[in-house]
Amino acid sequence: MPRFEPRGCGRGIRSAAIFRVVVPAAAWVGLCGCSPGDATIADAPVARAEIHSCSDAEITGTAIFRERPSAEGIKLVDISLEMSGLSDGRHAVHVHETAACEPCGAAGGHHDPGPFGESAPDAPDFNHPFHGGDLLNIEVIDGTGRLSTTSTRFTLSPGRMSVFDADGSSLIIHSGTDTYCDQENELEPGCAGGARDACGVLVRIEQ
Ligand SMILES: [Cu+2]
Repeated sequence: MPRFEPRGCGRGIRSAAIFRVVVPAAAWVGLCGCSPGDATIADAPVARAEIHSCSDAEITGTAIFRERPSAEGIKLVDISLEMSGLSDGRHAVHVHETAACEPCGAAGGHHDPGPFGESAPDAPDFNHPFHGGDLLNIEVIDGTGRLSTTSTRFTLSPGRMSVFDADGSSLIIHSGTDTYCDQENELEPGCAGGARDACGVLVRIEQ
């Protein structure tokens, strides 16, 4: 399976939405986080995660995170994720709060520096689905999945929303689907994706 690289831009994808949705494979080549007319991204922070299985299953993947400013200077992070080996269907994808994947539980809860700011490993807190690290599901067909989305909920550059806080962050791919369950009291077990299938530590790429 071809890997996508953090450098170089083909066609741009312009979107004002907070999140973008799953894209067909044919459009994948253009998803490098560049938008015609956007401010220059030559110095934009970029991060990468090499994603590995949480078990003996042969699951691998790569994620590229690229921060760019919107036209009015708001920090957007374009996320491109490519996975192989997951079961077919939709899998929850979240940024988790610690740069550790050995074991996958070491990644902690969902990255969430916002006003609620409480996460517990393996137990989505009541701020779900509003954690900073909550992303869209990745859809896997015939063992392959690709996701392109954009978030305004966290940054790569320094600041209180940054994934590169004191202990870093990881990307977790779950066994099940995140239904974006939103219950005031206790979440239905597994509704945020359940067990962890794969994990990758986010590493800043120097350009
Ligand atoms: Cu998660």
